[in-house]
Order: sequence, then C-alpha cells, then structure tokens
Amino acid sequence: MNTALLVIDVQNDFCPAGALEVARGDEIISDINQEMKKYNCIVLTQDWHPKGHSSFASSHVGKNPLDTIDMPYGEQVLWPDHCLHGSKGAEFHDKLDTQRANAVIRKGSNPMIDSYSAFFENDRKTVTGLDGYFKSLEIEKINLVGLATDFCVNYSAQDAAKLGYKVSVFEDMCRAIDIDGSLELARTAMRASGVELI
Ligand code: VGL
Ligand code: ZN
Repeated sequence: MNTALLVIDVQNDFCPAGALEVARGDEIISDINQEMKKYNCIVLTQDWHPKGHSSFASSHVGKNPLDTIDMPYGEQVLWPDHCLHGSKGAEFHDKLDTQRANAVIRKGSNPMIDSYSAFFENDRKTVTGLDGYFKSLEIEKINLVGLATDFCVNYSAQDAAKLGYKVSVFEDMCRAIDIDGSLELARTAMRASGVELI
C-alpha cells in the first residue's frame, strides 16, 4: 500500500520552554527522524498564526488560556499566543530532520478560524489542500506522529479516516497536552473513527 508519514506540528512552541509547551514534546524527535527513513512521501505540518489570532486568549477581553469561547463554528479552546508566523516559536525544532519532507502544510493562518487538522479548518469545511495532494499521489494509508496527540494529531487522524485513508497513529511518537481528560477522549474518538492506535 502507498503510505505517507504525516508529522504534526513538531515546532519550538510545542516543545519544552515553548509558548504552548507539550510535556516531553521533544522526546519524540529522534524516533520520528528514524521513522522518516522508511517513507517516500513525508508531509510536515506547521501551526502558523497571525498576530491577534482568534484562538489566542489575549485576543479576547477577560479570557485566559484554556478558557473556551463560542465561535460561529462551535466551541473553541483559547490558547496562549503561539506559533506566530515567522517567529522562532513557529519554526520546526532544530533536531527535526526537515530535509526529508516532500511538503509542508501551514495551517491556522485565517485570523477568524483555528485549524487543528491538517485537512480541514475548525469550521470543518475550509480545506487545506492536503487531501488533494495525497489523492493525486495515490496515497492510501497515512501514519501520524507529532504534537499534540489530543488536538492536532487527533483531528488530523479522524479527518484522514473520514476521507477514506487507512490511518494509524504511532502513540510513542506523539505527546499530549491532556487538559481535563482530553487525551482519553481523543483516543476513544479516534478509535471510533476507525483510526488504529499503535
Ligand atoms: C495545537 C493547540 C493550538 C496542536 C495547535 O498542534 O495540537 N494545539 N494549536
Ligand atoms: Zn495553534
């Protein structure tokens, strides 16, 4: 089967000392570099927000990180400012072997809509183009790794399954934010969508 590796958001801001630090997020990088050697189709995603993005708590008076707000597309968790386009925090971690990537998908550039998934923005309608990229290369299976298991990996994996790919998440090459049980919820939802957790 024609298989792609999708590496989600291995960026400085999601690693220790980053603005939206995922605990032990940098531990997965050397295994991901090894894994990349097995594929001839590798896509990296990069969370890429403009200043004042609507997913930032700082953009809403009286709100703090991890509060939620109602957006036209549904509930949105608010985050610390992170992955500002062009910033050091938005860059891939230095140790990630980015040379092997065939494509980089940037997401979250629309100031009014967040985008956890590599395929659709959080309105669940606006596409990133990644499905077209994979379909035109006749990719049938997608293996996912990266940050964070319960947000961007979770949304990307479920969307990939809905789009008809066979999907596996390599959990030992992912790390979670895990707020209020979000990791277990994500694992249950991924399994229910037909995603294989390895
Ligand atoms: C992510 C929250 C906000 C992620 C991105 O990569 O999981 N989480 N932006
Ligand atoms: Zn983000």
